[in-house]
Amino acid sequence: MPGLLEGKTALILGIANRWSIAYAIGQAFRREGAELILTYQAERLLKTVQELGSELGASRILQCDVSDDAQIAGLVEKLQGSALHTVVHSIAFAGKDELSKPFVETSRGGFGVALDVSAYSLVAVARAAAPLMTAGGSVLTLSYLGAQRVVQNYNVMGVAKAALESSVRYLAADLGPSQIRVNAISAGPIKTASARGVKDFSKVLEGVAALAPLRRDTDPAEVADTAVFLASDLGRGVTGNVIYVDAGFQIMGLSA
Ligand code: 0WD
Repeated sequence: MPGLLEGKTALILGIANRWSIAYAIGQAFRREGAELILTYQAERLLKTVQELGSELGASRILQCDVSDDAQIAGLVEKLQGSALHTVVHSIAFAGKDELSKPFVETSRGGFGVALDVSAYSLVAVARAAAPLMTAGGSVLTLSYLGAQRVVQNYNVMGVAKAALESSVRYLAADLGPSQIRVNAISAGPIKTASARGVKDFSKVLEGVAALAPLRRDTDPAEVADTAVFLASDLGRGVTGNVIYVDAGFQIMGLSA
């Protein structure tokens, strides 16, 4: 049986190491037959991303720090001539000090950086990649429940994720006529390098597993399989949505 992404080319931004959600998405995309183009943020990640890229059979590995418009333009320049079908944006950043103090203490600079890297970058990347998506396609980003509810210690990143989810809707409206769909997956907490920046993260994992309807935490592979659905023709009618892949945690209210 042909893979669900056979004949499709995917650009994946946000692999930092083998625990990255973007790496799990790369594995699932590869399993389904996609050609993969990976990016890395900075020189310090190059060796790791090269190793992971060769495991995934990636066709190209290119640098792109999404806080730099020139690097986004340079990435697209290097991709001229290749048709893209899917873009995965799996990127977020907030200063550790901004996450560890009460939200009310958020600095102007820290607020700006978190929103720039974690939300505006989706707009910049989608705009730059759209002309390469000549047959339409799918743009996907990763969000978290902290966009919608107050999650302790998530702070400015919650506000950035709210902006990201809203950007998904506005981008879906703008790019829909070009048959480009834009969606987010709101993943349950997963132990990754980024998650370690959130204070008491292991307590969050325990709490979610105890309360979620499926009584367990989220496996990156199930986030990746939902990404396959959204990137494939099976997801052709879905745009502007935030799909929760969180063992059902977001439906729960108070527990007894
Ligand atoms: O519990 C979790 N881990 C969840 C993560 C639950 C729900 C959502 N998410 C989101 C994150 O907020 C993020 O948007 O998933 C996305 C991927 O996060 P991840 O896989 O948990 O974390 P990680 O492996 O650290 O990947 C994020 C990467 C960065 O890694 P490091 O550890 O080096 O900060 O985002 C990249 C970077 O590689 N990144 C950038 N890439 C390009 N330009 C930039 C940048 N300016 N800043 C960060």
